[in-house]
Amino acid sequence: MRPYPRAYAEIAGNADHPSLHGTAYFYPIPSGGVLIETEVWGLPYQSTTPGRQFYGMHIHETGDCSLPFDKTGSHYNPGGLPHPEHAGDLPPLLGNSGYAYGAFYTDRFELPEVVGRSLIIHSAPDDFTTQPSGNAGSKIGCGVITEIFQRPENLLPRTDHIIDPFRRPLPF
Ligand SMILES: [Cu+2]
Repeated sequence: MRPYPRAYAEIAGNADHPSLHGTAYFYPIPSGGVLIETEVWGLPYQSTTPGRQFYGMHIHETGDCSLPFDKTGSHYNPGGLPHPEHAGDLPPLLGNSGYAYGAFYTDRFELPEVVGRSLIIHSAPDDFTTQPSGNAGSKIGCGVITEIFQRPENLLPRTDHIIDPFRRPLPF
């Protein structure tokens, strides 16, 4: 049986992206670090500019997703390092006509450090150069990273999907 995630974030869009929604699951790895799995629907895209179908994604300091996501603070950066060396700097999402799935591993933090902070999705790709936040555009999606205290039988992905190319079962 797969381990179940010990934290999740339910991602919602801002006023300009009301159909944006998704989930992120956080799996702490026993030897250190965290595996993060994200699935998002309703991302904005234009078929004529496929290069814009990357969306910067970061963990921001503050877990306050009240609109318009202006209370989330800076990237989580306990080391005081330049972008993209912040602990909260994550790989961008790759969009597929508004849908994105991603899974990756990071050893830049342990799960308890980021519980209560926010996972932010941006309107533009992260250029991994510009300070302090990679010129990633506006904050279009936000979810508070929330600890899971027991196996989440009732934690179901939302079903009002725009598309769902994988028809995936629950990830735990
Ligand atoms: Cu950000």
